[in-house]
Amino acid sequence: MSIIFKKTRALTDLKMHYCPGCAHGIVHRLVAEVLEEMDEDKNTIIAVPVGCAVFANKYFNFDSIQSAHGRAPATATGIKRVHPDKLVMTYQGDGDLASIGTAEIVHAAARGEKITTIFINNGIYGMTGGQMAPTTLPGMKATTAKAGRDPQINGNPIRMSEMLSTLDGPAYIERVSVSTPAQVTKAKMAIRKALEMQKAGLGFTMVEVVSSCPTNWGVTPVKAMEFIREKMIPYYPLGVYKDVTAEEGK
Ligand SMILES: Cc1ncc(C[n+]2csc(CCOP(=O)(O)OP(=O)(O)O)c2C)c(N)n1
Ligand code: SF4
Repeated sequence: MSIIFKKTRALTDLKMHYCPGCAHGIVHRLVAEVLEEMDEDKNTIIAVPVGCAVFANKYFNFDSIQSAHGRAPATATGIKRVHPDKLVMTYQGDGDLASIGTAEIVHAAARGEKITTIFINNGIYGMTGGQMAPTTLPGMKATTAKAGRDPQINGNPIRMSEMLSTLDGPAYIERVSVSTPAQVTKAKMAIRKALEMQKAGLGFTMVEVVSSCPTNWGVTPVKAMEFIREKMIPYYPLGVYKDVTAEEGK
């Protein structure tokens, strides 16, 4: 029998610890497949976060470095400046990137650091048990917003892709999702584009992935994917927010 699909070499054989229906595993596979297809997996260093993806360094079969919560863009900045020929990435949740690490991501993007950030927006703090994140939707329940997020009390969610795309440093920012097979395909294309643009030295690149946390959302994996489509994406529209190559072509 001929083999039509096999696991990418850029992932290890370890069984992932993620909950059923969690998008982290899907995104890990996409990152790994893209790096293998570019033949860059042995030339990549990824700064992994604190959060549910804290063990990503065990799953990615290439070089990685653990960063303190929110500080992956600073870590990646140092690595890229010392190793400009490497592909350097960060992988960050929304608590990590949009809360404790707001300063690091804003300034890395503003400086136009030639790194690629994969931003997992699942609307909640997953690892620590479901506290409200900067991305938690209005009305969405969290352990720290039992009646649902009230913007009058808790403030409004932050749309990071839109905010960062106002800066001059980013070369490419796209928001994708993985709640349907078509979205998964588009997400992979976006990750590939971001890494190609890093390779071309064009500036900061980020792919935001609207993701799931069925465990802390308190829903089944199937309902979590529906929630992404029905609630998350209307608030966080998918699309390209910045692409300097498209702007050049105008
Ligand atoms: C400096 C610091 N502050 C707080 C924490 C506690 N902490 C660990 S993970 C986490 C939130 C994780 O949420 P997110 O970044 O959205 O990732 P997810 O688990 O949802 O993938 C927090 C607050 C920590 N480890 N270090
Ligand atoms: S708690 Fe949420 S983000 Fe963490 S592994 Fe489970 S589903 Fe994924």
